[in-house]
Amino acid sequence: MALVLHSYWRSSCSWRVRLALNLKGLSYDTVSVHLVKDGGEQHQAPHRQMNPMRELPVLMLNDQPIAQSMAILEFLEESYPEPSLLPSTPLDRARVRQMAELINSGIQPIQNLRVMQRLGRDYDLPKPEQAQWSKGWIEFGFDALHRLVEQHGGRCAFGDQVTLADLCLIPQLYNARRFAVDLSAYPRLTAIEDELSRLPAFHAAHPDQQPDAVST
Ligand SMILES: N[C@@H](CCC(=O)N[C@@H](CS)C(=O)NCC(=O)O)C(=O)O
Repeated sequence: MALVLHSYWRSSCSWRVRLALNLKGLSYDTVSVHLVKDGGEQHQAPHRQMNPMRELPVLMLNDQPIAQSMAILEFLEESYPEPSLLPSTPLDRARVRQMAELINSGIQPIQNLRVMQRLGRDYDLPKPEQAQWSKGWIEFGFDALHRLVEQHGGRCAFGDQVTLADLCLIPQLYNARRFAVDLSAYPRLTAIEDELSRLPAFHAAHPDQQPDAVST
């Protein structure tokens, strides 16, 4: 099956999918969709045809688009079960999904680009306050996640196995730095990042390694 990932180097949700593809040893091509240039290529007709939500990532399977990173991750897990990114028991799988969803639905959507843009455009919120907004929601979510990782984590967010929870956590830590979150408050989360960033699959998925990366 030919896999093509429509992605942007700094898109945290695309990063989750890059990680899964790399960990499962799947080769894929990348199409860059610039989220900012010309008002954002995600709003243009070709992209909207693939994903009416005007978001990244989109994974093309031959000519079939799949959007929503969690749906893509579950598809990859079911289609390519090894190495598994979920633990073996239903309770443990629920715990991993709880952590992943805490980020996927509890943090990322509130600090997404279009939310920030709308706060500025429709509510006149200046850029520093927009950043404060995002920082506050990341901290709110990370406070909860850190407690869960203290209870259930090991070298990874859940035990010692790399799971969907780590695939959501690592990109969210990058976003946290962009919004000046004080990560010293979350030592268990940064310890996981230190551990996992040594793995080649994680190195290759980092924004700086992407073909459309821009040096900042
Ligand atoms: N729930 C979606 C969220 C996707 C999403 O928000 N993607 C961001 C990049 S990480 C995006 O494309 N934003 C475009 C915009 O805000 O205009 C998913 O998990 O795929």
